Amino acid sequence: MTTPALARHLIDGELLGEPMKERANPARIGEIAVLSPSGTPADADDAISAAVAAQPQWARTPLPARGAILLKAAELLRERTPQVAADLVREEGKTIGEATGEVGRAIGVLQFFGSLGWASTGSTFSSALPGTTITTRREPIGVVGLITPWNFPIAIPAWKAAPALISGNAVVLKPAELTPMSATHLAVALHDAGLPHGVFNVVHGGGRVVGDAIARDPRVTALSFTGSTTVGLGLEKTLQTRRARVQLEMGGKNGVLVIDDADARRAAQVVSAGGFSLTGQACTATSRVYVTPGIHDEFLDALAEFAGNYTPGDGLDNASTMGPVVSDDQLQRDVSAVQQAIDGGARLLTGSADSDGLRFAPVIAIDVEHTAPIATEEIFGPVVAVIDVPDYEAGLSALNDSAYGLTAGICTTSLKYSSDFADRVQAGVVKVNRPTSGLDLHVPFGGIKESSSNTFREQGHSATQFYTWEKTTYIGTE
Ligand code: UN1
Repeated sequence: MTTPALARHLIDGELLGEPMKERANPARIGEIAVLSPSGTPADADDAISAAVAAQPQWARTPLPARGAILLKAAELLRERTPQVAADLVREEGKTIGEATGEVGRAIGVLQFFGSLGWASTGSTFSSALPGTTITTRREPIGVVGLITPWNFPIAIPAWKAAPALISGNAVVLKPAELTPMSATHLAVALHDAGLPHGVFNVVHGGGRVVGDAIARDPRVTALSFTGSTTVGLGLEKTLQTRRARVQLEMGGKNGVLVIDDADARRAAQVVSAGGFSLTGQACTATSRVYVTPGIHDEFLDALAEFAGNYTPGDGLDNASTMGPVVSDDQLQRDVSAVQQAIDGGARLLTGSADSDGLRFAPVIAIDVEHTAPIATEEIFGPVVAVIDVPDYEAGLSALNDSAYGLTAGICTTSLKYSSDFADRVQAGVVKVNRPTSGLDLHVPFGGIKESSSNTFREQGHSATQFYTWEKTTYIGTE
């Protein structure tokens, strides 16, 4: 038995709150991974007040000095990686390799946005009027709220917080209740790096209590959210009512089209990595595959073989190649989606509707109808539905016939089909011969349809647009 990690709020530079709420390790029944405080609306109010007080001075801090703090926080997280990654595994469940990769990604994000401390923040134009110069600059939007999910418990808080901070905003973060420790590590690294008190605050607790308090507060001028479509659309209403800016990254039902000219083993590797890495618990995970007849059998044989490489177990055990499902609730969703598919006439090529505790082996469902729930509804587990299609055109149109539009992929060796797919597929991110999940940290990310708010992108330089507004200045020089 390891002793539980202790998560705390960070409010105005102080670690606060009695860590009472238990989060069990999903891989070890009966072991408490973390204790965290349950925040109240009053805690959210204190954090927002601290942010409001700290933000103007932070915005006046020279940009290179702001960047240097983010770079220092990256360095501290690098030194602390073994501890941070192990705590992440204990609270979320992913494998130690995946967790170490995720901490590395948070470090990379802090480095990327830290380096923007030395980047240009605007443009200069020659005016149509004589003796006049026009400049543009981006100014911070103020105090931003961040609400983040459990599946990337340090990377997502980092990729929302870093562009907000480098742009001169103050932040109030509410991390997922299941994973309070990873966000606490991020907060402590920023604090130890010298971020002034109140510029970055974390309040743990429930979405209905702390999340709603942040969303409703008129002092919070923008809110960035990653999580379910239902919660996201509710928050959007709240924010729009008070005309605050909102950014939503929500569900996905990411499809891959595998056509005859693909390399079957390569396609199977791409689909299994997209479907089963991270226990399928990514909004970018592959969950439906459309396959044409000429490659069908060879592809499915290879896919079953690759699925066999994912052995669910304790993420801290090097023999595990897949972590457990995050919670009982999530397991119920996985199990009932698979059972419903079987009842609807699908067959399972691998896996079953059974689990060993929270260990749930990869499921490949075949003979699936294009309109079946397993092919249309987000599950968020290691479940891939295979749908047979007669040809490329039918596959593309079935893939596009979805409420979601986050990521999509094609496996092909044809330049013609890959470029046509990139043109016509309805998704914010397109992957050719690469898994639908797994994103580079320096390029824009976001979806269309019910996957995203359709406005601002996350990640890369584009991410700063959400956290700033553009000011245009005309300067008469004579
Ligand atoms: C990835 O695929 O590397 O919550 C990241 C999620 C997404 C991020 C996916 N917002 O799963």
